[in-house]
Amino acid sequence: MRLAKMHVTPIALGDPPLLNAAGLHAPYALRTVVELVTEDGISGLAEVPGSLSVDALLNEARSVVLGADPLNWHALKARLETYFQPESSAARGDAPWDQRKVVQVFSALDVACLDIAGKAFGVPVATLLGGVVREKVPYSAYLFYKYEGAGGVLEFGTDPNAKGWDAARQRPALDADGIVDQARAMVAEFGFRSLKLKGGVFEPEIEVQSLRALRSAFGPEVPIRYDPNALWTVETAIRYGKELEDVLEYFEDPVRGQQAMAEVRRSVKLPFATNMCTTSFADLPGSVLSHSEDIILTDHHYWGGLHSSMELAAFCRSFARGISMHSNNHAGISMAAMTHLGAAMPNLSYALDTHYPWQWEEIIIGGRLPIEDGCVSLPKGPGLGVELDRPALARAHESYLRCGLAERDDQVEMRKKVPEWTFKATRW
Ligand code: GKR
Ligand code: MG
Repeated sequence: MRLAKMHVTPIALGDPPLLNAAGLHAPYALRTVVELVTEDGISGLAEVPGSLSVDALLNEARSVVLGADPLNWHALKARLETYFQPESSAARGDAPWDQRKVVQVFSALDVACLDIAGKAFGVPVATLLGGVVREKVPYSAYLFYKYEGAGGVLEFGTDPNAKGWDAARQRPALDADGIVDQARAMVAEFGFRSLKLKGGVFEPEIEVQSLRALRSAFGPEVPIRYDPNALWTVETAIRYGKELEDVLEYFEDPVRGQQAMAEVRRSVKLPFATNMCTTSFADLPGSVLSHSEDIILTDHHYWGGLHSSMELAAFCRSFARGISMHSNNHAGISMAAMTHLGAAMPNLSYALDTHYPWQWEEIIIGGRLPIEDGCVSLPKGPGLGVELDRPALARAHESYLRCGLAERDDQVEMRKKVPEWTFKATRW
């Protein structure tokens, strides 16, 4: 079997004005859809975070990809490793999301090849990753402080006819009451059984109040995780971490770097999770030596694909670390890939993160993948089990061309609201 075509399509999906440590989400979240097609017409899909520079690398990779055997990922990966310079783990950068690019190229090609292999053998991708351990994969409600507005064509306006979660997705949430209201609407719609609050937006006292309000509203049976995206000093993290010992399921990236994480971890009786200090295979020896975290949040887009995420899961098992999953905004192809991974990881220890409820547009046939009782069921059918809705893809590509965004830059968006706002790697 040989790969004959590779299509790279940047798209933009409406995204509300969500706040985080790096600023504010733009009215559109960018994604790039990759489609590989074999000589005999089998198509394989993948989706990665959208960025003009990643698209350029994907287009560059075409010369290595065409003619390769999609059933031999090791061989294609070796060719890609020879072609691209390795990226240092420091290239991840300080932003909440990973800045590395080559890992995303590897991820897109790995996922699309697995989709093809699944279709060729008539089995789900999860089977190719070792077998289906669970048919229903649990996700967590991902709560954000936000300004009023829906994003997309409505920008910062709202749709007065919206009901239920659609209406809540547009409402502002700038304090504890707003966050509890958002959590109630998200849980009512999707049945999530655990909550995550994205922090690093307001002073620690204010965010701790929101966490306490969530605990009072939902009770101790609903686990809560919290992520200030490494904006805190060690002293702040120890002080507030101790206050949160009876509130959190886990504390995600309160501080920056493995040494600082390890220091806080020694003083606070909570499990610690990361998608910021241990984010590549080169970081694993440091993780073992310093014991910087208890849980590693894989993300197949940044760990180089689904095979690599399974390798990480094996590491986590060997070194008694928990494993769960990080998320950025994404559409249904990534949701399917994340769900296959979640279905195949034997040692999955926590519900996965997903931004999926924040989007409403979709590019796969049948529309949005349902989240019921907080879980996504493994899509039916071989491969990823999803197919491209080509007219919807064309519309999302038109939105991309129209919106004029080329790279995610939350500081630029934030300055439209608060002109003097500046990102700080450590703020409190
Ligand atoms: O989309 O605002 C966001 C998140 O802050 C995201 O960029 C992070 O990468 O969800 C992420 C995280 O867990 O750090
Ligand atoms: Mg995080």
